[in-house]
Amino acid sequence: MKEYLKIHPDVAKALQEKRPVVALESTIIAHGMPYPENLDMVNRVEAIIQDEGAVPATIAIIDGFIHVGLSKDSLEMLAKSDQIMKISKRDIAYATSQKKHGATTVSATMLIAEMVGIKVFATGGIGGVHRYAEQTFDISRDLEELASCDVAVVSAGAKAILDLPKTLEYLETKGVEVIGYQTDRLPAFYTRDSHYPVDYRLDEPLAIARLMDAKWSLGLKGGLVIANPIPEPYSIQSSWINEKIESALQEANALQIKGKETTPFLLSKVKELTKGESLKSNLELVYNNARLAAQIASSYATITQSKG
Ligand code: PSU
Ligand code: MN
Repeated sequence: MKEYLKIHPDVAKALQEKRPVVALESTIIAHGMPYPENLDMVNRVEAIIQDEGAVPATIAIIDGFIHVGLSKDSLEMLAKSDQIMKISKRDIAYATSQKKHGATTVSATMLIAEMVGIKVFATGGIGGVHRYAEQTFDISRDLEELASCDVAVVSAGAKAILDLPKTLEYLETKGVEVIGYQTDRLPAFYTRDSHYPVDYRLDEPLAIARLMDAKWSLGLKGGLVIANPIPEPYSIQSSWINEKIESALQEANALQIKGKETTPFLLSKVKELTKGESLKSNLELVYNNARLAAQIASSYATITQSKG
């Protein structure tokens, strides 16, 4: 495995010393946001995590190597280039063996985090069951990796480009807890409330870390969804954003956008239709998630250190 992996020395040291580390995905950089906002975003996210006393580990494939913790040059390349593969599980072996550059989705990032022992991961929104999945079969690989990797994923829920009730059903089938942070209901990415209940509400990072410790100490394999609502000032009015999402979905359908292109297409279309409002909110919710993830990682590190 080592021949394909390059762990940044700061990350390796923190893992060895059982200090808090937060994994970050790179699809959000290469395919989720435009340049230069994407580069500002990742720099700020890494700074937030450091300010909270944790070590950021952004994950991507560079020249066929799986990097855990990226240099400034690599981050810039991912942010600027349009030659970056979108990497889910089925793409990892191809990209590494063919020496490609690739940005990892939630699913691939979880897999790699688990390989190196990172337990907490911050992102914007998870993938899920797409709307009309009964016709397209389009269900994100993210849900399978949530089912099997021991990693807690902090997100602002799943956005309404997806079918939220079906996504929740799928997570239930797979035994993945959906934990609302200071909320009883699943946030819907750009908006604080989807009206669908979460499984459990926990109000403190330490309580979430205790649940993670209980789950994995009991050998209950798999991840958790930590759903963290977007801060109120940046929340977008739901009827307005849902109208834009509906138009984006119709356009995707008319253009026959399929497979891995769907999510990036919808994100950029929604940004265009909202004249950039959605991107502003997207940035703020990612910062909010990074902060909570670092706090959870710190609490979890305290628990594992106390166990020796
Ligand atoms: N949701 C966002 N922004 C993103 C993604 C999801 O708000 O950039 C990305 C994540 O990397 C997620 C991926 O893992 O899209 C899901 O893609 P798909 O639906 O093709 O599985
Ligand atoms: Mn898909």
